[in-house]
Amino acid sequence: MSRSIKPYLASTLSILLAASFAAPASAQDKPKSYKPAAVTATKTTATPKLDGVADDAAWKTAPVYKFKAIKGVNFKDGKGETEGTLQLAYTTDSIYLLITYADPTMSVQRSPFVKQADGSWKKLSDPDDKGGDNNKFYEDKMAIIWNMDNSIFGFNERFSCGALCHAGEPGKAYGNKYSGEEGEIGDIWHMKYVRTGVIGQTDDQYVDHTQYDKEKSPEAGRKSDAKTGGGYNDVKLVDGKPEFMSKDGKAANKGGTYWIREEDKVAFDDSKFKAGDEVASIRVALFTGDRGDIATAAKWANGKWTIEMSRKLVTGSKTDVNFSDLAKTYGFGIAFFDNAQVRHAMIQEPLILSFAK
Ligand SMILES: [Ca+2]
Ligand SMILES: [Ca+2]
Ligand SMILES: [Ca+2]
Repeated sequence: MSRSIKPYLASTLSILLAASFAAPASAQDKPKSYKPAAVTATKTTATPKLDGVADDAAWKTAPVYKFKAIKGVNFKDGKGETEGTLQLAYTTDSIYLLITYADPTMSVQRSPFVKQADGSWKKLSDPDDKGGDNNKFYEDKMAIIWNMDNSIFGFNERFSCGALCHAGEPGKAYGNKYSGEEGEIGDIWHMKYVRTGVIGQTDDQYVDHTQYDKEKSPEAGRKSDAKTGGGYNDVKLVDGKPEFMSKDGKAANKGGTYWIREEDKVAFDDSKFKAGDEVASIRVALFTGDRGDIATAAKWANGKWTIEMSRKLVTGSKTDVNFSDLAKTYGFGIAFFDNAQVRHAMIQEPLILSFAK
């Protein structure tokens, strides 16, 4: 039951423009309308240090936007909600973001292999996961979608990322993501802590109008920028044992890590592990090329994530938002995942970035 939101939007545009608007109760999968919120990037010559610590001079002067994000899972008391702050700064060639938000848990136990009592190895999985919906043994993530060239209909004006969300469709636990028409493209900055955050990067992806197809496009509109190398890869079970381990030989639940840096991977030595030991099921390395444009430092402490990001204002890539005209505004939205594969909390209102002179 794939569906474009465009006809619906077009037919109701005049109503939307005339009055504040709430989606009819009968249309549960139609996005809801929210009032856009202005955020401002401050100009700085003091480049923030990307270390996950918000003590930089730029963050002392950049305006603070306080947000609430809702409708996810996990987070405090299992309510699927979080609150935080957003700040932006820019230099002559780069943009910087500081995002802080509450998360009671630093979640890194992403589907490890566990040694069983009989000596075999088994991947730890969420028993309630019916496909792409792990909410128990995952990682913390944060994702931004930029509405490239204001191409996504209704994004900036009232729907934010909701313009791309197709809840209730078959194939996905939490809905498919794609835009209404060819040419409507969003730039996704997807910070996956275990897979990209720990090595200082955000996964640079994008979303277009591709609808869900079980065979041809199981990810619907979600796609990744081109890469020239690097990235993350699953560790396979070979002859019933993980193919690699980290060279320190430590179990992840005994002082090791739930990821293996590519340069640290060595052949697996089963004799180092006892029943109950967990080892990483993912190898990680920095993306190079278009997919590796976003430098990141993410740090969790005392129930809060602090994430600093930077990217060139202009990359020239067709799958990146390019801040080439600082007199223009740029619409975006942000989502937060607490130990969840897809069920994210989100800021409801469209965020509209302008660059202070
Ligand atoms: Ca810093
Ligand atoms: Ca968490
Ligand atoms: Ca890119």
